Parts: sequence; structure tokens; C-alpha cells
Amino acid sequence: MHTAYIALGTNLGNRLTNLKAALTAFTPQMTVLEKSHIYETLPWGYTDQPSFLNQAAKVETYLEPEPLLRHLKRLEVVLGREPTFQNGPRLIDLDLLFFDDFVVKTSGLTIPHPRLHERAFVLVPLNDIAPDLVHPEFKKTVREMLAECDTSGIQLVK
Ligand code: PH2
Ligand code: MG
Ligand code: MG
Repeated sequence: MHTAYIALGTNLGNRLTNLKAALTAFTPQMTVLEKSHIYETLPWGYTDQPSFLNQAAKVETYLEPEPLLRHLKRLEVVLGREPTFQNGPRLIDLDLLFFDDFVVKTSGLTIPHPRLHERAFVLVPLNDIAPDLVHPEFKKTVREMLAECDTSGIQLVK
């Protein structure tokens, strides 16, 4: 079995329902071991869009990284995501952050997620459930990466 961390994001429709539906849809391929609080976050990258709800989850899975990524992409569609543009609005976004202590760089998949260390909307929820998790390349904990991030525009929802 493997341990993975998933970032969830949503800024369209009923955002709380979208997060809940996503976590429910994880099974049976993934078992949710821990989930973070939910945060409302100002949009990053492309700012002319509604604010997001973001959450992080620790899961156990028998899937290897590529099948897990395909599964997450399939779930996004099943949950109702329609194509937009990079950093654009989305009903649900499921990003693979960490997979055991793997470092993977292929054309379709980069683990750890290449931008997680600069995104407070990922690190704040992740810090709820894995503050001592060490980034296998940077050798920094989630807590340390978060301390270097700007956390303005992030509010606890529940
Ligand atoms: N996701 C993006 C782009 N910008 N901003 C926030 N606050 N939260 C997100 O989840 C998010 C974003 C691309 O996936
Ligand atoms: Mg994303
Ligand atoms: Mg994504």
C-alpha cells in the first residue's frame, strides 16, 4: 500500500458539496485516512474568478502513481468538471501532491507537485494533517515551506 496526499480545490457551484462529493468518491481505490479543515482562499494565478475552497487529504491506495493520477482525472470529470483554461475556474480540482517519498518526473506527471511549495492554499490545509512531512527534494517540512509563504487571503471555513 502507498500513502498519498491530495489537494482539493473548487470555485464553482456548491463548493462545500463538491469537496464532500469528491472525498466520498475516493473509495474504493483510495481510503481517506485524514482530512484537513476547509479554507476559503483568494484565487491565485488568474484572479478574475470566484474565491476557492481548498482542502487536503491523506489517503491510502494500492494504485501506483500513474493509475492514481488517471483515477483522479477521471473523478474530476465524473464529479462534473468541464474544461476551462490553466488556473481558470473549476468545479473540482484534484491534485496529487506527494506519493510516499517518490520523486517522479515524466511528461505527464511530476511528484511532488511542482508548485506546492509556493502555494499557501495548498500548504495551509496540508499543514493541518502533515506539518512534519518532508519534501523529498527540498528536504523541508510542510511547516517550514508554509513559513516562507504569504498566507494572506486565506480564511478558515470549517
Ligand atoms: N487552483 C488553481 C489556480 N488558482 N487559487 C486558489 N486559491 N485555490 C486553488 O485551488 C487554485 C487557485 C489551479 O489549479
Ligand atoms: Mg490545481
Ligand atoms: Mg489539477
